[in-house]
Amino acid sequence: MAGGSFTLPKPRPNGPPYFSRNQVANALHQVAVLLELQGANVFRVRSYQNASRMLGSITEDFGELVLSGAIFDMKGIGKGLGSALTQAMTEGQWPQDWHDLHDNTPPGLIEMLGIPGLGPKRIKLMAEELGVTTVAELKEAATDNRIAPMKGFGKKSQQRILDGIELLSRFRARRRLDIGLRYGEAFQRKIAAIDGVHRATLAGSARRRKETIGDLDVVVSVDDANHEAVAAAILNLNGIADVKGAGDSKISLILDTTIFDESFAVGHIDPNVLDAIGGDDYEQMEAGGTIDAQVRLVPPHVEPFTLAYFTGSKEHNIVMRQRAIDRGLKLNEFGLIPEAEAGELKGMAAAAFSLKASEEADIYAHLDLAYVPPELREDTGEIDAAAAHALPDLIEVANVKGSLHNHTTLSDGEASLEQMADTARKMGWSWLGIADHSPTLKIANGASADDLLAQGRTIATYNQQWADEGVDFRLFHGVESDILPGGRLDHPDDVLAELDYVVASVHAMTKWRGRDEVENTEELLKVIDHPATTVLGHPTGRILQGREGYEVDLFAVLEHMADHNEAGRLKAIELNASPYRLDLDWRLCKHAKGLGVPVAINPDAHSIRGLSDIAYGVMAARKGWIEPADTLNALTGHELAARLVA
Ligand code: DGT
Ligand code: CA
Ligand code: CA
Ligand code: ZN
Repeated sequence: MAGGSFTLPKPRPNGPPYFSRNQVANALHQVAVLLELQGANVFRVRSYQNASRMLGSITEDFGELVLSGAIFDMKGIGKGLGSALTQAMTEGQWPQDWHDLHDNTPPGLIEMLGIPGLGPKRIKLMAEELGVTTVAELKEAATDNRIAPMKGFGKKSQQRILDGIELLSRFRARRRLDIGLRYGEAFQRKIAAIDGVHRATLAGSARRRKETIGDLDVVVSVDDANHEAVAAAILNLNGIADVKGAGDSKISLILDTTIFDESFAVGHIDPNVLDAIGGDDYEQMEAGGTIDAQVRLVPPHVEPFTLAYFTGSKEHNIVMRQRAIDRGLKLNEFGLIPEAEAGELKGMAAAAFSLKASEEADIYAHLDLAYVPPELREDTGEIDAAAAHALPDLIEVANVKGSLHNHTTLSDGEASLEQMADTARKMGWSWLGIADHSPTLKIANGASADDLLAQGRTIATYNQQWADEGVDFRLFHGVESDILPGGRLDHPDDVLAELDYVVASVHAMTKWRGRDEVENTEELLKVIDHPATTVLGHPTGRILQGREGYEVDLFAVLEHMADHNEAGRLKAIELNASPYRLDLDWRLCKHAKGLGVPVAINPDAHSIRGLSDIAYGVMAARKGWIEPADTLNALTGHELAARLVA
């Protein structure tokens, strides 16, 4: 289906043609849905639906089809619709009755369309029979059990509607980092390409690499002479569903998936994860998603201050501002201004007296601080560390030489052992760990002991070959063992003894989430004590925007792991790099680091592409103050082999 929020697409500035094929397909889809909501004749509804679907699948240049008049010869495009589309494409205006349809439909009903699995027919029925016109009223009707008795609905549909409302509200509030960055980077690139823009930078929580993003903040540096033209060009970019406000220096927008030059797809998702974030409805919800964005336009000499301010966090800014006050300076989004000189002046006028900064680093230097990387700006000790010039030397993707938790076709991976190894080598890694699922996890095609051991022999053969050829690459052979009742591992000890390492993970989430912290923690401590256990996989089982993890005292777990490490037994905590997880949470990384518990940044890849999730793991690790030496990933194959034997 065509992506986008439920408003008629805005024309492109440089038409004709004023709309893309996708935008037209989207507009037709909206008309069909609105007609159905209003109870229009089914044939009329269907003609718009068919036209929308047809446009979505043509391969010809749609602009050409319309401008040449060939559109009138297409099946399913009548005279009326053909003229309407021609007019839209050549003049940039949708037919007035399409606008009227939007205006005459209660916004609450349109909002209900965002509830997964709920179509216009059922919305119309519920509006008529229950009198509901808003999502809140619909929720109340479901909670009061007024939907289930309706013909064709029942208890199950009622529950699904309630779940869908819950999902929708979660989605509206915040988006995962990977999704936020996808919108944010696409938007930033489009703005940076506008004539007259010196620099456009994604600020806010996206720049700080928070695991979820509320809204996007972009800071744009532009000379006063170009200010108006650039602001106008931003408002005309593709992908803007709506403009919430456009002031002198601040523009507030809603972006939708038409911002992506290619059609929006989420790609493969582990079924277990998919289930937690909305199942089959998830992709549709993402494709119809939106995100708010705020753009600030400032002249170049002010930009570093604006960027620092809107990068935040608010807590970091407050400490910075206090530090400035202690030095007789006033820090805000316009400058770093000596109190005595600016007097009563405010904003840009006061900024004329500001100390100079051409980069953010200059602002920190004025305050006797080392430059603080954006990920660390959360007021968790970074200012003291910057004052003492003792900030961590954060890990980078380039430091990563390998990762331990990855799957192949032996369990539920999409790629073979050979394909995974090949991709890891192409990424510049010098080692890769293979840890397929264990037998108990039947839904993930957990491998039997025999198959696992056979995989080990294949790996040994490859390793020998590479060694003989002088290739600096090797595979490590492990397993992702389910944690069984009583904190046991899923293979007998003699099988485990054949492996290089074990990633122990909880998958029986329903059971673990149904228990209290004490019991869960005890089982984890037991499984950590097993001599074969090397890594604790996705330590809480949380799925971002999906489900909470099970209750567990991770401080106790980390302290227990620290004892083992002190005694020379390697016990590492996983930072699962999947953007759906980012588990261990970055807030606890610093604690692991302090205790000397190594962090294993693991993409948990189920495909070749999955390996590149390492980038999100590195973002979260950086946010958690992690340096290369705090991880297993920065070790050479040789060093890791030595650690795994000890
Ligand atoms: P989000 O959007 O909820 O994921 O988180 P942020 O951090 O992007 O927050 P947002 O968009 O409300 O504001 C962007 C930055 O602007 C924020 O990180 C710090 C700065 N800022 C906003 N409001 C205030 C404020 O009241 N005081 C201070 N000191 N800074 C603020
Ligand atoms: Ca924000
Ligand atoms: Ca904001
Ligand atoms: Zn896994």
